[in-house]
Amino acid sequence: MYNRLVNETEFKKAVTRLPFRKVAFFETIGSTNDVVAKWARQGAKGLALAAADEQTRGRGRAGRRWLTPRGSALAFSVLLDTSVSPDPALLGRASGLGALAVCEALEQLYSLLPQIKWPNDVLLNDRKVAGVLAEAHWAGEQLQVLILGIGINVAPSSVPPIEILNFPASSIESELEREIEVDEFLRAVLERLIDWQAKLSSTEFIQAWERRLAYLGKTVLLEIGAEQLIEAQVQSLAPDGGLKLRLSSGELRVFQMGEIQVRPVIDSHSK
Ligand code: BT5
Repeated sequence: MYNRLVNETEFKKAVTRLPFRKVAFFETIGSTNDVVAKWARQGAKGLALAAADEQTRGRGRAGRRWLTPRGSALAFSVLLDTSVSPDPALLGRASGLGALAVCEALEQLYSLLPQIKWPNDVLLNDRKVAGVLAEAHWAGEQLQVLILGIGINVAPSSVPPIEILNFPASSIESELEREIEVDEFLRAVLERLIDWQAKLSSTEFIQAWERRLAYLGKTVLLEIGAEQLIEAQVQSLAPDGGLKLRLSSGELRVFQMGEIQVRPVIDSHSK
């Protein structure tokens, strides 16, 4: 036996009366995104939710791995309702939806000051505590299925060994220096996510995301492709969820999710 962070009873409590058409909880699973993708192939419509205590094949963006060791983290995937917004920018916007929901739950319940490293990593004190994987299935030009997978490090034991990290990581409980009620936190995240999904096309949504954008107005390093590193200044969030940057040539450019990785410039004087 081991201590699960969330068990089926707590999970059910967390989702009571939330508007999901289908929910499932797994003690252990490959990836919750795969569960929801399978439901979608079988005809399920959003909103639907799959959560797990442990993932054995959790994934990040661009084929990277995401670790969800048992008894320490939250891992869940939401099948969004693609009928709510005919906006072609839905995909770019949806990528920020998960991160914004996690931030607001952290603010609301624990008065923390999280930030979003564009497009969708949640940082506490400059360390990553949550990651979001947005996956879309298309039929021609038509967006059919949109899945948001969210992984949140809750207990200190969820943080992977430093050798496998591409960015400094932490957990909510390490930053808060106390334990949290996981079912209450999960519910708060889901409530915020459901609220914002209905307002995904609004200017208010972009403003709420931009307010939490890490490095706003600051110079960052951009990784373009495998190795090109350039400096640029973060200007704002574009209406389609892209990141607007001023390059050192003075040119203003909007980058879309997947085109760049944003890295802070390490100030050698502050060390
Ligand atoms: C992400 O990718 O941050 C998206 C993570 C999404 C995970 C959720 S869990 C539920 C659902 N089911 C899935 O299979 N996935 C979703 P990315 O920005 O590419 O970051 C991946 C990188 O983060 C890895 O290459 C590692 O360096 C690092 N990493 C892996 N596990 C981590 C963890 N638990 N905490 C912090 N960093 C981690």
